[in-house]
Amino acid sequence: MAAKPKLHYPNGRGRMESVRWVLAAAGVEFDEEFLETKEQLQKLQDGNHLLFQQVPMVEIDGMKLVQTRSILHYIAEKHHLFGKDLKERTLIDMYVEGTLDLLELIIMHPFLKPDDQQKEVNLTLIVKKAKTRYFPAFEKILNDHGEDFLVGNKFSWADIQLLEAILMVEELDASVLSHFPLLKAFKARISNIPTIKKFLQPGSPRKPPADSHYVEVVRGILQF
Ligand code: IBG
Repeated sequence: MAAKPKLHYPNGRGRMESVRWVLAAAGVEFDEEFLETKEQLQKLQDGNHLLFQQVPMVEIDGMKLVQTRSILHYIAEKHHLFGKDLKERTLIDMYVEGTLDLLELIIMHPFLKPDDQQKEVNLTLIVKKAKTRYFPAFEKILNDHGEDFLVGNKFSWADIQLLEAILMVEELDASVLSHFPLLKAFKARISNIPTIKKFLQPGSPRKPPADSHYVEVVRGILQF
């Protein structure tokens, strides 16, 4: 039996959370080595385990993969979550890039300096962008083709990323889907897929929103 993938990252969401989501949705169990100190990161860097001296890094199938998107691509392709032809893969790619742009704003938010006047503004802006840019686009896609999944009438990586984004934005504004009935139904449907249902339950490897302790740990590791 192949070894479980091993994820190297701090014990929080950051850029690794989407990797956890896609592995979990594919029904793949994984191990995690949590980075807690700058010395641990330094050790990985000194040992030439990180191509660009950065995490996320995932040990999988005899490789040490870095670059979040490349890691996600590999897992999605391997587990048949990446469409049946070039057109489907390009749509999935586009939809994923859109959701990753939105997720990036949320991921960066806790790392703004506490005295940053922009902090509240940014939070409001994130929700506004979700409501006016990203969610209308996905609502329209679902409305136009009338299917259950975003691409090819089949569960894909795009569905996983969109659910991750919806749940993260809902943590900022619980009523954010009130004007998006199809996204509401989509959320219920995708959340009910057995592997995802399991990932959404307490005790799964899913990480909570960043708290002040996590922010402090990451600042200590990355020295910023
Ligand atoms: N393009 C790379 C990817 O997508 O994987 C970027 C990776 C990256 O920025 N890694 C950071 C790192 O290893 C950690 S994630 N830095 C060490 C270095 O020496 O460059 C940092 C991050 C967090 C939360 I945590 C939000 C945004 C970024």
